[in-house]
Amino acid sequence: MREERDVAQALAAYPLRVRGLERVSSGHINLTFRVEADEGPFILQRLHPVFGPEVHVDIEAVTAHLAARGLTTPRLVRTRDGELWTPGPDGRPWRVLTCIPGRVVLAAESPARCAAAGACLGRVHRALWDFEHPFAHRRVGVHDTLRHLARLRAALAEHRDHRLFHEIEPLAAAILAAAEKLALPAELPLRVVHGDPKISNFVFADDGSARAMIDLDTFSRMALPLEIGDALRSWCSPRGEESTEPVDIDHFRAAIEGYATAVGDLPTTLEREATPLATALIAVELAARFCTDALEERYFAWDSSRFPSATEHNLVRARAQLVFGHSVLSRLPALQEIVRAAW
Ligand code: GN1
Ligand code: MG
Repeated sequence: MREERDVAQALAAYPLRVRGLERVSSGHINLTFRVEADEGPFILQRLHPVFGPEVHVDIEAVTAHLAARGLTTPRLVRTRDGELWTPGPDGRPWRVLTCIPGRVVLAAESPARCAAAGACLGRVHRALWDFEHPFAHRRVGVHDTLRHLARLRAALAEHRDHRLFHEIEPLAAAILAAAEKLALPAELPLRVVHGDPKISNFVFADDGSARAMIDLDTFSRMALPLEIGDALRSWCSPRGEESTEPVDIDHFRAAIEGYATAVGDLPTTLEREATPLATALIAVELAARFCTDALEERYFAWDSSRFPSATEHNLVRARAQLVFGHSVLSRLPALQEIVRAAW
């Protein structure tokens, strides 16, 4: 198989004695394997084209900074030639990272889980607050909500003949309507953030503490409430991002308390107070992204053992995110109060 050949070729670039290989399918974007080698466990990944190879310069700088501050983090493993990545036969980058031992979960099933993740996210933000590295890789417009909405409108116009258009169209209309109420203050400062703090991007130890954040391609400077909102939209769904459920208030409280304790007084009042609205914004924006992919069927990985096509899977995800976003909007005053109390 071509994929097997590519994996073997990528691994050959590294000074590792490989004993075993296992596909990891929890992420939606990069092709990922766990590698057992005499030297220890590692993660091998083929980078998705949404990222450029220069992202490895950023990963190296961020992880060196985190490690120097005493935080646990995956590190890039150098190739035999001392490079941070190696090109596959088609030119696409492959890279190897150290594997942090522990457990990855697909849903934050308890408030304690949220408190642990919150503490870890707060430590990462604190450690990077003074990080001055100019990022080599930029994903322009990651959380440019208007751009995501425009893409959804364009996909609607382009795929009118999609076999499930009659189901997708009303959902898209509801997403576009919900997005109208969602503008953050324009003057939020930019901070160094992870960029994708969903619960499956943390590794947990046996005692329940979160050891590290993983999935390091998205570090960037952006408005802090977008980052915390992205975390909360994931962590406050106890059955995971694909299940249709409202925001779990106990999860929200535990997450914010864990985060506030670890990050301390670095975030401004404006940043703290924008967090509940940003949680709704990110959920609706993600609903738009999933809904666009329900029409285009080309971006997010999907599970063929549970769904007949990418469309059905992305429809479930889009609906779940929209319901979640609505539930946050309907509870904004209570969530604001939790944020005020936590700091
Ligand atoms: C993707 O790569 P992964 O599965 O950790 C996506 C995020 C979404 C997330 C939703 C580069 O993250 O933006 O929030 O799915 N990553 C990219 O689960 O698009
Ligand atoms: Mg991931």
